[in-house]
Amino acid sequence: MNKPQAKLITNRSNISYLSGFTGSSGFMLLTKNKNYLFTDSRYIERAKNTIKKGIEIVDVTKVWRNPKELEESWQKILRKHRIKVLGVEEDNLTVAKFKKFKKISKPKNGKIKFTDISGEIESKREIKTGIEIKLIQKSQRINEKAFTEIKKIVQAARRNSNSISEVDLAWKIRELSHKYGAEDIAFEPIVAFGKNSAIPHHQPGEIHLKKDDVVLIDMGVKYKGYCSDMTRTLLPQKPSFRQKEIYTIVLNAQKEAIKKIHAGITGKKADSYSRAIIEKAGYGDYYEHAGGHGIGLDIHESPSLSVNYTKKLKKNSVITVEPGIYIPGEFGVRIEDMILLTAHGNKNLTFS
Ligand SMILES: [Mn+2]
Repeated sequence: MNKPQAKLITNRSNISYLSGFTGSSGFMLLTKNKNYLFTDSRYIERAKNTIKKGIEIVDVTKVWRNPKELEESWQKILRKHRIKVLGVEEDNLTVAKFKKFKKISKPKNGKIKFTDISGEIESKREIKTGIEIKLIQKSQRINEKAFTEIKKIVQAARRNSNSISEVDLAWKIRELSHKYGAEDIAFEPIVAFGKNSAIPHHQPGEIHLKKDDVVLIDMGVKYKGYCSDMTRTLLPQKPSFRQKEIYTIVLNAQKEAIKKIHAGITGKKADSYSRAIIEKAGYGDYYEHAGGHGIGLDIHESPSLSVNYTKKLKKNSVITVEPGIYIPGEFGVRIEDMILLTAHGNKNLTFS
């Protein structure tokens, strides 16, 4: 395969990572000695204020009046950098947009070849800089502040049966995240009462909390673009034997996994530690999701902790560790922390 002389970046998180630009419309072209950001008048000011040094902004505002505008500026740059092979993010670029790029990439002197560069920037994003780690930590501090209050609300609601619904609590999470300085939530909070907690990604509904319900809360916020992610399962004040038993297995599995995970092992291996404990306890069939994932600008990003992920985990990656057991019709338990991988171990970024 021909090596690309340039890369077309269309994935928004990758654009934000490479340039600092967070607008919702635009794309980047990376060449050997110069990087470009194409955007229009809605975002030009933002681009000028936020973009990293050295990136050239190409204003394509007039393209709606003059459809040839983009073609002209695009071809000029292709010629200037003698681009014959262009890398594209096949896992992100829509077929419709690809057709457009194909069309405008046909200069008079020959065609351009395309090659897939999916995952290349994502792979770089796995290794966090010191600044990124600080932002993720701050994101998680906000998340925990909100969670501390959520926990109190749950405790009060248990004393006062039927006083709060899953949807009410999910909205509280949004409010508190905003109150403590998050720019947004990182994903729709998962709030599950009672038997709903047996659905790993339950969508909050109108069901109200009862005194003896298990409460599963999976929440995360965004701070300066960076996500946090944490799951806690709150047992009733007087848990049943079974609730306590399952909770203890999951907590033990999660703690043992965190003791062993470090850079250099595969995602498959990292996933296996907690899975082995849950299987040995006889609940392997009740734990069917991946054991964790990378986190950063996206809530789910590379790497993955799962049986199919045979690539090695990297130093300075931030990942989640989140085993669970879900007994249909009864209840479920998941416990999730975020950890930073270091050379010989890891540092837990979750304090709550
Ligand atoms: Mn997660």
